[in-house]
Amino acid sequence: MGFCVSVGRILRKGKCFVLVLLCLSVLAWIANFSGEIAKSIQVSFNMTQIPVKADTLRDHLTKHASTPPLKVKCPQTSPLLKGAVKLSFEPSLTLKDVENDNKGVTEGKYAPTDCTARQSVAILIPHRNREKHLLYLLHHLHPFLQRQQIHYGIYVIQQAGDTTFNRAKLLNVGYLEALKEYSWECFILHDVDLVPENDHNLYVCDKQPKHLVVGRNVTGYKLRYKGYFGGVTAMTQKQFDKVNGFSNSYWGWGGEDDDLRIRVQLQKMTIVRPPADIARYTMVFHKRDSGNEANKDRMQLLRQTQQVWRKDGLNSCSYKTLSIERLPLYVNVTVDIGKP
Ligand code: UDH
Ligand code: MN
Repeated sequence: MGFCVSVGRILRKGKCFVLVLLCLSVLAWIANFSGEIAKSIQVSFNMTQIPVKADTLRDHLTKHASTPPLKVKCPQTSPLLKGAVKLSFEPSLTLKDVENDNKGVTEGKYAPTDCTARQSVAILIPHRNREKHLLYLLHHLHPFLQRQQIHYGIYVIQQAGDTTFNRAKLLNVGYLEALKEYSWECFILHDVDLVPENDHNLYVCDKQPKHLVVGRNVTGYKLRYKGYFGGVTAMTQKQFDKVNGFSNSYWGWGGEDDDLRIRVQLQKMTIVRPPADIARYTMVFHKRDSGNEANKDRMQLLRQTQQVWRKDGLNSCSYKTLSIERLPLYVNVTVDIGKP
């Protein structure tokens, strides 16, 4: 009743029109607001309508995520392994051929695209004047490592000059230089002329230092001698560091691999090997190189390992890096390591 009276008064006072307009705007605002609420309910409902099957959900997230999806860890056994492979040593093979076959490799490095590799591995190859052997090795090793789904980098450590060759010191240099590029957890110390024959010979590190060359074609696929630790060896960064790397004192052929075995044994580590039917290599035929004559002092040096290993190794490896070339298939480190 009071309201009617008030309205009547306002009407009488001529303010009716303004009031009606005010009421209409309030009503319109309420209608609009409820519409918005309805719409937002609709949106949140729609958002829950993404596919729920695991695969489709992952596809959906992959398509719509602004950051790349997290990769899954590569399986324990790569599905790409072929087992024993037929090796080829075509005289007409060129570096360009090998580059064309390995377009996924950049500056000697590769990582699997659809999973995260279990280990990051640096392959260190001591080298001088064995270009053809290097070519054959790269030709086989790149696809071999890719089938193993490894994140890897290949480093060739080239001894400059023509003074006596020192395989062990070159490998120490390779280790130190590779670590400047990336924190590799595993190192494969690899002769240039040995080509792995079986994909199951995995280029990863174990809890103990691993020797990968049980058999070579040239020695009837038999271990050269009990305790042989040369040719191709896998050691973690920690294992190699613990033994202070190789001795730098072995100039010429022989002894440096036995010295490394003694260092490993002094640290109470044991050497492990893959089964003989898997750890097989073809050695590209070669004669003894000039500048790498048998080291006559090697037996004498081997008797001193226990006394000197702490001060002869990675911590005393002095050298001059002459160049680092980041080539498509490998990093080429050319180094002056001095002379005996
Ligand atoms: N290496 C070079 N250039 C050299 C010498 C050695 O690159 O001038 C490297 C290369 O990685 C090689 C490794 O050092 O694979 C070991 O040297 P090696 O292959 O000469 O050693 P291996 O034990 O042969 O295979 C020893 C001499 C063979 C004599 C054969 C006589 N029957
Ligand atoms: Mn050889």
